[in-house]
Amino acid sequence: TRPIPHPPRRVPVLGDILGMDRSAPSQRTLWQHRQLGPIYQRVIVGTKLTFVTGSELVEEINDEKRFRKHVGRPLANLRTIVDDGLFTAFHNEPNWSKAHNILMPGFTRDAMRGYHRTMLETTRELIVRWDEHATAEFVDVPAEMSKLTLEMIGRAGFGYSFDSFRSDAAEDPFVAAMLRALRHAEQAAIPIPFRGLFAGKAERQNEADIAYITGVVDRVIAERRADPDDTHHDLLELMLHSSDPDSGECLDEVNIRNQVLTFLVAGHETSANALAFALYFLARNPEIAAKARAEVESLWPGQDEPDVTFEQVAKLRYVRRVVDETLRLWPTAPGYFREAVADTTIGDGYEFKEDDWAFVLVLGLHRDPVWGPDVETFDPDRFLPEHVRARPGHVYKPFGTGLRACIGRQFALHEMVLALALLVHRYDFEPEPGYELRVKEQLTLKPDEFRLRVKRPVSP
Ligand code: MNH
Repeated sequence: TRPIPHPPRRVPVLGDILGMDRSAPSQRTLWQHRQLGPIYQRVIVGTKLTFVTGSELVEEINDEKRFRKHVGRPLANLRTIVDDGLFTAFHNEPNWSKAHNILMPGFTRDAMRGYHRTMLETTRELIVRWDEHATAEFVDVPAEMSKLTLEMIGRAGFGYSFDSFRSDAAEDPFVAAMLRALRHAEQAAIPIPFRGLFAGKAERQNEADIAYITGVVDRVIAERRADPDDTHHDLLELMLHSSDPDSGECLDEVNIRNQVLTFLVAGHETSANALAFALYFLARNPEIAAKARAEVESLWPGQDEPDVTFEQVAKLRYVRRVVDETLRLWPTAPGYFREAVADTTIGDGYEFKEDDWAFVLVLGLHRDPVWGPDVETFDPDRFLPEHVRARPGHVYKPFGTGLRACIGRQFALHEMVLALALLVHRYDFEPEPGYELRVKEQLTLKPDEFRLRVKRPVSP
């Protein structure tokens, strides 16, 4: 075996505390990999934090016989909100496989066909809003995309609208409470015993927020249960009326609530931020935007409000490549945790004891030398079929890996390609003069303070 590289300045007792950046941990880790290579470790007061970006090491870690999902600190913090929901369930929690089996039919191609109309209509509502506002003034793109994707998952998944596009829009209280609770969970450090007794203002607010959002979700569930002629075909319907073929069991009330919250949390910010990054790249690269527009124009020439069919979305090959390349450069979920199933070594002798974990920094994996010399260049053609075939599969993992990979991947791809296509079809993008990309980290990555103004393109 051989030691895992570590940062040069190791302090007695405390260890590798120098050079941490709490506000941008993933970008800091990316930078440290450039100094220290494809694997490195920080030891902080005896706790080992191991980071991996190298494609060969990642291939080993993705082997499910040797490594399994690890609920790392950022995920564990979310458990106060979503507990044993799919995303934060421990590898051996029984509700995981139950919920996974019950919900999988909600993410098939046929299921996407069922969500398509809703996604289309929701994007049209955004367009009505942008025709009015975004043509006149610069709009906050991540915030706008967040409204869009939250509406899409709310309506398509649970038949619930947050009324995000109301023009008088004071922020929906549910959305406000959920976002506050998320930010609180991210900041929560080590759990404090008897925290309630010493609860500060932030803690009390957080408890109120969680009580409020769970109350709303419980009401949505109860209303659906009480609905005598339920004709919905959505995630909620599956959870209320189907059982796990393996165990024969249904999900219990509390777990259904955890799953609804999980989908709202896991299913909106990642897609929203990816759309925001994609719009950033389109605004920055007019030649690429022109190619995307040529593709959408060939499908819907001169149509003011194209009636996009489900099948057409799969034909948008270039728009899809824009999305793929966006998620290469800025995978909005910057990585995933895995832990060793048993004592093992990876590479030429890096040791993992049972339960030792590593964070696969996908942000770094997507900049591995296999991607070529110009990894920072935004180039959708990297995803032309011949180039994809020439690369090993495990070097592109924006949706994670294996059994615990993103269940919402098809949902995300459909909503992103559809929304992006409609937006390039309708608008030219004008970025704010002088904007330099800054990437903000809050669980997910997002283009900070990225604003756009749009205009209707002049017909050729
Ligand atoms: Mn999603 C898991 C990325 C959109 C619901 N998602 C994951 C993981 C990654 C991920 C990475 C694996 C995490 C891990 O191994 O610990 N997800 C994304 C990205 C997008 C995304 C980059 C959009 C872009 N995710 C969505 C959408 C939904 C969703 C949309 C819901 C509709 N994701 C989930 C759920 C899980 C997950 C649920 C947990 C799956 C499981 O462990 O069974």
